Amino acid sequence: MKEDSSFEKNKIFFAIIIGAIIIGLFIFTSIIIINNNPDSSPPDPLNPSPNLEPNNPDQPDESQYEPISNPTYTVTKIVDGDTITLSNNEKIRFIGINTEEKGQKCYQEATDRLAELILNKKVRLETDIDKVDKYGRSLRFVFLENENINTLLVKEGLATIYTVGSNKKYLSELEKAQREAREGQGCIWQKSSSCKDCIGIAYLNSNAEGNDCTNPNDEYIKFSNSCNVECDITSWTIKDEATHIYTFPEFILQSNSLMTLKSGKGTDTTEVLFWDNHGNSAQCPAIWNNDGDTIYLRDKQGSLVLEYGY
Ligand SMILES: [Ca+2]
Ligand SMILES: [Ca+2]
Ligand SMILES: [Ca+2]
Repeated sequence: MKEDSSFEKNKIFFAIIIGAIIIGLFIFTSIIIINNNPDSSPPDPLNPSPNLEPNNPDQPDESQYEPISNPTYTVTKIVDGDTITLSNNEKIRFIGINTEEKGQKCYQEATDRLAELILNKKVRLETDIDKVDKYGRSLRFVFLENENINTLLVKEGLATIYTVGSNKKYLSELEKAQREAREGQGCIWQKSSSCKDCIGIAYLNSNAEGNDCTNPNDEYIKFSNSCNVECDITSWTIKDEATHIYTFPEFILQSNSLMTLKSGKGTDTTEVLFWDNHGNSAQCPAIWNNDGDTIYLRDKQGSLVLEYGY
C-alpha cells in the first residue's frame, strides 16, 4: 500500500511538471508570434516595413528613378567652371569637360556663367561609368531641368571636351557642341592675331621609347615657323586636354625654323625647350597621352594660335 501511494504521488508530480512545460512552451510560442506580426510591432524608422498599399496612380512611382545616379540637390557653391558643391556638401566635378585654370583666359567667364546658370538652383545629376575621380570628387553630368549644363558650357566656348577612362555617355553631343563653339569662336576659341598662320606642328612624338614616365625627353613636339618673319612666343602657353600647362620663357622662333619642346628636364637652348613637368616630384612627367590628347597653343593674351587633336 505504501509503495502504491508513493507511486501515485510520483505520477501526480510528473503530470504537474509536464503540464508546466506545455504551458511554458505555449506562452513562449505566443510571444514569438506576437513579435513577428508586423501589425502589432511599432514601426522601425531604420528598417521600414514595405508599403503594402496598392499603387496610387497619382503618386510618382519612385522605382523609375535611380536613387544614386539621379537625385536632385541645390547648388550651394561654384568652385570654378567645372566644379561645384551641393547642399549635401558633396563636391561635384563635371564629367566630360574641362574649363580653364585660374589665371587663364576664360577661367573667370566660365565660373561666372556657371554661377549665373545654376547657383542656388536645384539640379539633377547623372553618372557615367566611373563615378569618382582621383581626388574623391563625384563625377556627374549636371542638368538644370532638361538642359545638360556640361554640354552647354562646351557649346558656349567656356569648356573643352575632356574624356577620362570609360566616361563617354554624351560624347557625340559634346563633340557637336564643341564644333559649334569653335565655328562661333566662343571664348576659348577666339583666334590669335599674332603669327597664327605661321606656327604649326611639324612633328609630335606622344609615345616615348619605353616607359614615357622614365623617358619624358623622348616625348616631344616640334613647332615650325613657316613665315618669313620671326615670332615672339614669350609668355605663350601650351596645354593638353587635362590641366598640364607650360608657359614659354622669353623666346623668339626665328623665321622658317623649328623648335622642339620636350616633356622632361634639361637646359633650354635656342632650338630645344624643356617642359620639366612636375619638377622634382615623384609624379610621372609625361604630358601627351599615348591613346589621344589635344594640344592647345595660346598667345600671351590667351587667344588660340593652334589646336591639334590626335
Ligand atoms: Ca612609350
Ligand atoms: Ca606619352
Ligand atoms: Ca595629357
